Amino acid sequence: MTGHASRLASEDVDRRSIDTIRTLSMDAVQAAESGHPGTPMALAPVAYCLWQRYLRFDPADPTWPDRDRFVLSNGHASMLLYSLLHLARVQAVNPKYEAIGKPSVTLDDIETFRQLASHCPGHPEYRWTSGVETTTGPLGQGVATSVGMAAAGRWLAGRYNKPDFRLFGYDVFALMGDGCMMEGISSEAASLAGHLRLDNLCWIYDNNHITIEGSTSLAFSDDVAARFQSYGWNVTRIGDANDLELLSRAFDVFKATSGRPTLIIVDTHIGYGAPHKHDTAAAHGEPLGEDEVRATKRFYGWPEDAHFLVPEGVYDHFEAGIGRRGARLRADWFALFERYRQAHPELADEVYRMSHRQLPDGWDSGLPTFPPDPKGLATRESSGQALNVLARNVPWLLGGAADLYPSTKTRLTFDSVADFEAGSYTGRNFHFGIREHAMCAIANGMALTKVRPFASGFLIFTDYARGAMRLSALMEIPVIYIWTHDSISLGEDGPTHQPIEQLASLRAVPGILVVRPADANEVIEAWRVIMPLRHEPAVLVLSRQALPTLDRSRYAAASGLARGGYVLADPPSAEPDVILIGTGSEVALCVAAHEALAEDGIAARVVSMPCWELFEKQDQAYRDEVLPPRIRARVAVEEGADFGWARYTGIDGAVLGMETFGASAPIQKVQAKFGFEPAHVIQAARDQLARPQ
Ligand SMILES: Cc1ncc(C[n+]2csc(CCOP(=O)(O)OP(=O)(O)O)c2C)c(N)n1
Ligand SMILES: [Mg+2]
Repeated sequence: MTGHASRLASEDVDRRSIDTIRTLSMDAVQAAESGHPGTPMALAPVAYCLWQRYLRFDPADPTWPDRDRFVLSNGHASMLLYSLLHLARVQAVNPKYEAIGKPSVTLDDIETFRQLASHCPGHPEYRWTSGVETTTGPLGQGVATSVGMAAAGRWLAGRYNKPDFRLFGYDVFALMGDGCMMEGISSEAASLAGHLRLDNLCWIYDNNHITIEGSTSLAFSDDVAARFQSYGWNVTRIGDANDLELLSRAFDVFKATSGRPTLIIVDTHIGYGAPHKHDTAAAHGEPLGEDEVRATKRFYGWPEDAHFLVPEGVYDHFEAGIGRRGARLRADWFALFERYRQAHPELADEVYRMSHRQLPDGWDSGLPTFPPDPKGLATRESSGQALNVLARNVPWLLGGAADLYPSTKTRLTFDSVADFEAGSYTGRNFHFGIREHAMCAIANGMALTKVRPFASGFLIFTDYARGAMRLSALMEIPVIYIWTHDSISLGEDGPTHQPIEQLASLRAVPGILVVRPADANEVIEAWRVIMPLRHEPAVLVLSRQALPTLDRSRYAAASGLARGGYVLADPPSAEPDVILIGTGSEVALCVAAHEALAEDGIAARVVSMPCWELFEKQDQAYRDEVLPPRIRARVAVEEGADFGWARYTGIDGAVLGMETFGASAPIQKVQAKFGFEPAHVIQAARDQLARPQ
């Protein structure tokens, strides 16, 4: 073949591959009678260029640690990703990250897009479809998560790369649309990424001027380039999304840029090639329609009646591009890792354990036990102590706060632990700035990279972070959330800072462990439960104020926390007549009431219930032992919304909770105003006993 002819042939196969992505996407949405065809059609060349020419990704092993990450932040364009996963023949892995000899996405999955059991759900779901690096769909989450992946990449390089061993050097690419660009979380995340100078991060902005309601001019007039330049990003622009050479040049610019993340603004046409829907919002979120599909295929020069067609040569072409390059890079990496294992056995062991979500031996050694102390200490204090012990033992436990570590006590203070800073990435103390939502998405990105992140702030501000926290649960990744100032008892800061409904709403999220320990020793036990988690995020809910350290020789051991709820105190001889259930700071209140009731001859049991989710996992026999069904006189006490407590008190039981917002006043006044005093608990117990059982 002459040079000219071979260039034409290669252009031909590029074009055929791109149009395969487009037509698979159109056909899948049409068959499902729902979905988003227009954006995959427009972005096909962009994603194709990146995957085929640049991405360091081995389809045969989609989890090798130093792979480049690709995030589809505009998750509604999921068919774009599924088409790529299919055409590149990405292999499926099981939860142990082992290849199971099946493709991640089959043609059958694509034909059953959005149907039950298809590996092509409506939006990309981590864990369900191998090769999907993070769940996306809630706009802005993907790009924010990508910042965590990039930060973790820099940290991994900082700790594990040694002379002659560049173990970590991956890049992170995220595709985003106008929606991601408008969401606040992307501004938070971009601002931090620019500050941290994460030059391994590249966002690609699908600048199509279209969202659901129509033109972006309805609601958006940012100068995006200026905005990102002000964040400290390198910004480049591509006027034609179909020009692979221009795209390549932009990726080369990204690769050559140091000290700044890169934003590539790509001007695109949603529904590219569809005669009536090109550049219209109608191409966004509904099937094109059979006629339009045919007309579009005609425009592409595609057989009009073919469905789900993968023309000859397309699989081979991907194999020869991303496939061969990825296989070589992966093989090189594992060879390097073998040599690294010889040269740096301890660090290699860390990398292995971390990437398999295992803990080092002795991870819990040195955790303190706290002696009884009526004055006690705040659970945020004891947690800070535990965190520092654990972080010494687990080198990849890292994180920080949204500008609140002096309050949340989450700073790592031992040895020479440094800050994670621009240009100095070995530190383990992160400063997320006042950006709760991005902080939690970044923590997700870190967890997806297999380091163990913690993120902290005030419990009230989970309202600012919930979108990302929900995704930790949906993705089943073990992010550790540390939320302090957990109730009205934070006092003078008043109702703007006093959480009410936050506990109940976090408990309502499937798959998050919400743990509100009663004293310092329960805090330690909480950490013992949390650290080995591999597939669940956990929320530690901690007090600002000192809580008495209970005398465990008198009351049951704090290790009962592992079962979620346990009998802390029982009447000396008699069977209990009434059960007092408390969490966190209200457990001591229940204990005080229990003692006072005992003096009056009333047999009360105290149940400490730090974690509903763990309690629900216990068998019925245990739960009945703790909350015997025959004892109907029950009082639950918690300085939060009473929502949900009837599950444990029954409809006739009493719930001493919050039905209003709190108030700004010193702690005792606030507690008195809302009835969180022994006398009120005692009266509630008496009322329970007085009612007909
Ligand atoms: C947080 C969030 N809010 C709203 C939506 C609903 N939604 C899905 S796509 C979309 C429009 C997105 O526009 P754009 O990102 O420009 O996508 P395009 O149509 O250009 O692909 C909206 C509002 C969502 N998925 N996530
Ligand atoms: Mg758009």
